[in-house]
Formats: sequence, C-alpha cells, structure tokens
Amino acid sequence: MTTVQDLPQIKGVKNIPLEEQFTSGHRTCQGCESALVMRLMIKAAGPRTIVVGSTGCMYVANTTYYSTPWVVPWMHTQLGSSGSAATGTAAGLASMMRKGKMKQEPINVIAFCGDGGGADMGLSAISAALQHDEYNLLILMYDNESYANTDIQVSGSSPWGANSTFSPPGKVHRIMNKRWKKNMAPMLATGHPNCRYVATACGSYGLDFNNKIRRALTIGGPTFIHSIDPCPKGWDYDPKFSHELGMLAIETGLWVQYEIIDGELILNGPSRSIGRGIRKRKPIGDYLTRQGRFAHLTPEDIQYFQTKVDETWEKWWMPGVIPLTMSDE
Ligand SMILES: Cc1ncc(C[n+]2csc(CCOP(=O)(O)OP(=O)(O)O)c2C)c(N)n1
Ligand code: SF4
Ligand SMILES: [Mg+2]
Repeated sequence: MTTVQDLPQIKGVKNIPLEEQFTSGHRTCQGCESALVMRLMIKAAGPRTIVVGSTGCMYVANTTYYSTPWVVPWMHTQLGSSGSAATGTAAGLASMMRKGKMKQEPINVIAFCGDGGGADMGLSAISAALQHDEYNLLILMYDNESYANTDIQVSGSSPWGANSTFSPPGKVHRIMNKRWKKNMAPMLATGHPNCRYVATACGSYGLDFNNKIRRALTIGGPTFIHSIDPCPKGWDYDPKFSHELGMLAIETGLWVQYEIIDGELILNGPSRSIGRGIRKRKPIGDYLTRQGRFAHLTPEDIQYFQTKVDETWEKWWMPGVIPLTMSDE
C-alpha cells in the first residue's frame, strides 16, 4: 500500500484552508447541497487529489462544455462504476510509481457517485473496491434521494412516500414509493472487513464534513462516506432552506451522523446527544411538511413515518444504525 498524505484534523473553522479547489463555473441549481458537498470534500483533500465522478448532477452540471469548477484533475466515469474507477485509478498510480514513470508521492483518489449510481447501479463495484485494501481510496456517495439529473426518478435511496416522476401521487394510489430507504453505510461497514472507515455526513455540518474526508483519506485502504444532500429541485423547497433541512434530517433522527473506525461506531453531532438520551428528537413532521415532495401526505401518513423513525431508535439492535433484533428463542 502506498503512503497517505499528512492531512491533520482541522480544529475549528478558523483553521479551514482558504484555498478553493471547486470554484465558480458550475451550473447546479441554486441552493444545491451536493455542490457544497463537492466543495467541502475537495477543500479538505487539497490539491494533490484526483477526482473521479460517475454520471449524475455532479458530473453533468459541473462540466458543461468548456467550463468546470474543478481545479484538481477530474475524470468522468460511467454511472455504475465509481468503485471500479476508483480502484483502477489507484492501481494505475501505484503501477506508474512502481515503474518509475511518476514521482513517488501520495495522491488522494476520490470517486463520487450519486445514490442512483452508488446505492443502486454501482453497489457491486463499490463492494469490490472496499475489498482491495492494497489501495488508498475514498468513495463518496452524495445522496439527493433520487436520480436527479434525469428529472427526479425514484431510487433505492428515496424515502417512503416521496413524490417523484416515477412515484407521482394519484387519486387511487396516494403513496407510490412504498420502499424504505436503503441503509448503505452499515451495509458496507458490516460486509467489508478490509474497510477501516465508513461514515455518514451532511453538508450542514461543514467542519465535521471536512474532518471525515480527512480521516477517510489518511486511515489507509479503501473507505466510504455517505452524505445526505438536500436538493431544492427534487425535494421541492425554497433553495435558501437547504442548510436547515440538512439539520432537520438529523434533529428528527431520520438521518444519523456517525463514523465507524476499525469496527467501532462513534455517533457524532446531534445524533450523539440523541443516542445518549440527552436530546429529544424533533417530530418528523417538522421535516416532511417543509418539502413539496411530501405535500400529499395525510396526518396518518406522517404518523406512520414517525412510527418507522421511532422504531429505528427504540427497536433496532444498534439504535438508528443496525436494523436487527435478537430472537428470544
Ligand atoms: C448506464 C446508464 N443508465 C442511465 C443513464 C442516464 N442517467 C444519467 S444521470 C442519471 C441519474 C443518476 O442519478 P444519481 O446517481 O442519483 O445522481 P444525481 O443525478 O441524482 O446527482 C441517469 C439515470 C446513464 N448515464 N447511464
Ligand atoms: S437537481 Fe438537485 S442535486 Fe441536481 S443540481 Fe439541482 S439541486 Fe443539485
Ligand atoms: Mg441522486
């Protein structure tokens, strides 16, 4: 395994690097939290980084012909192949350095994918990447809870009941998406013993986000981060509320912030206080009623949603994280 860069944890917002590696020149929607996630990610990683991105909003809107906000080397990869592109890039760099065709130096390799590209289409390639502990790489799944770039189709990461172009509410069937969101981070953490670092994150907590990126890039081996990204277009709200909605996802207990380091789970931010019983979860209605994609939900639907969130905290083996219960038999 090649060495990693010296990227210390950032202590306080005053110490965040001023240099931007994701600047002007993108065409994402106003208030797009995924664009903020890209900015936070590459700010923490720094200039000696190669970014590989699978098809989706963060590819298309960030590389409109002849313009791009990326300051670092950047490459597009096929929608389901963030995992294989990350492994291939890391392997290519290692090979070039071994053959003396490149200077020996640690270069960060980060592949990002959306929820459609990662949680659905590219799951097997991500799984393969996380098995290769000879390579240092990070896969960042930015989750706007739909196939957003092709006009908001439902994905395996879309929440129950959400209105999308594939799940529009009708007179006969009000709830068209009856699936509960895939639980990606724990699935990958428990299933990949060679992976030393898995985390969840949210752009509303910028410093925490920066530091998770740095921990993922410095621990060694393949790593994975799943971020929840409010999307004004797909979630249907005024763009100025992106930050607030990210916080509400966590304060209601729907999204849980944590790191899993060498198999040890550490809750952080508001999720830690919720987990310790110091802080009460806000009602899920505070989050749902702020978004047009849930405008058709009745009070009974919202109560059902609340019951499901309560279950994750009250009945799961690891509250909010692992949905297993132990049989009495
Ligand atoms: C194999 C393949 N199928 C379909 C498409 C069309 N397509 C391009 S972007 C996209 C949506 C991807 O969704 P997601 O990964 O969640 O990223 P987002 O657009 O939400 O940022 C789709 C379906 C494609 N590019 N390649
Ligand atoms: S559709 Fe959503 S994720 Fe895509 S650019 Fe717009 S706000 Fe960002
Ligand atoms: Mg998406």
